[in-house]
Amino acid sequence: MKEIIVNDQSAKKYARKSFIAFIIFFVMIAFAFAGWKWLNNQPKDGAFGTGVQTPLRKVLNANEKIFSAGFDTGKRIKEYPVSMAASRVKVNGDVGMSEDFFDAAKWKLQVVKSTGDTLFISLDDIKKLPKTNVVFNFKCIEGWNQITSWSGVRFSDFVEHYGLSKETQMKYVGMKTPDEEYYVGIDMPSVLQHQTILCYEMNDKPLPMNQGYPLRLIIPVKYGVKHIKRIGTIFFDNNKPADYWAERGYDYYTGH
Ligand SMILES: Nc1nc2c(c(=O)[nH]1)N[C@H]1C(S)=C(S)[C@@H](COP(=O)(O)O)O[C@H]1N2
Ligand SMILES: [Mo]
Repeated sequence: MKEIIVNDQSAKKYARKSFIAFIIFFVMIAFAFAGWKWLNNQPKDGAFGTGVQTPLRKVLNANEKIFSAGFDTGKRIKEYPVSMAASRVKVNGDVGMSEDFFDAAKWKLQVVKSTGDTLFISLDDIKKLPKTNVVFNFKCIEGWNQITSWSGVRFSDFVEHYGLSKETQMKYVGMKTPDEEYYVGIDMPSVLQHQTILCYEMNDKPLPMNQGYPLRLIIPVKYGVKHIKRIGTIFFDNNKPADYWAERGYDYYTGH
């Protein structure tokens, strides 16, 4: 008889505990749902309803501050022997690569100076500058990576040769294709990093058309999205230049 009473009490206790647990569970679900609804109702930052919700963008921006504050221009990305470089290099992304606005014979790199003047620089002139080779693990945010070999002039050598020291005191570099369909904005320390090159060769041969002929950016501290193919114009700005993939919800900084 005694035992039954004890059992009865513990059963009551158990029922009360599970009732409380159920209430807590329900309240948590309600909060999670409210939070999710709130986040979804936040304005998005991209054009045409694309992009990420502003609170998420704030987190991305905070990440960026942490990354760029700790960014050391002396930082080097691992390099590999050229024998490890792939001979068949993946082709990815063809935005801004149409031939309509591009005439290989007439192409010149346009560099907009802070005075507003524009330099028109031929591929031959770029090839006269010191040549650098970089073999590194090229990473795309879609999840693939490949060890590849690229040659060209260091961006830092290029700006020095063309006397762009005033321009490089600005915070960002913008680059766009001749048809202005693809464009990137990059923080200055990353562009001036020693492995960043204005590239005109892949595996010691001129860039293939679909890989950015005549000139592309190779910037090992960044993911593939920033390695703009077929550069038409380079400019400098203290505000973030427009960036094709950032407008579509990706992180602006995309360093690794
Ligand atoms: N003009 C232009 N450059 C571009 C792209 C693009 O669509 N258009 N895609 C980028 C992306 S997402 C990647 S991963 C690399 C791929 O370079 P690859 O085609 O030489 O492999 O180019 C980058 N540069
Ligand atoms: Mo990519």
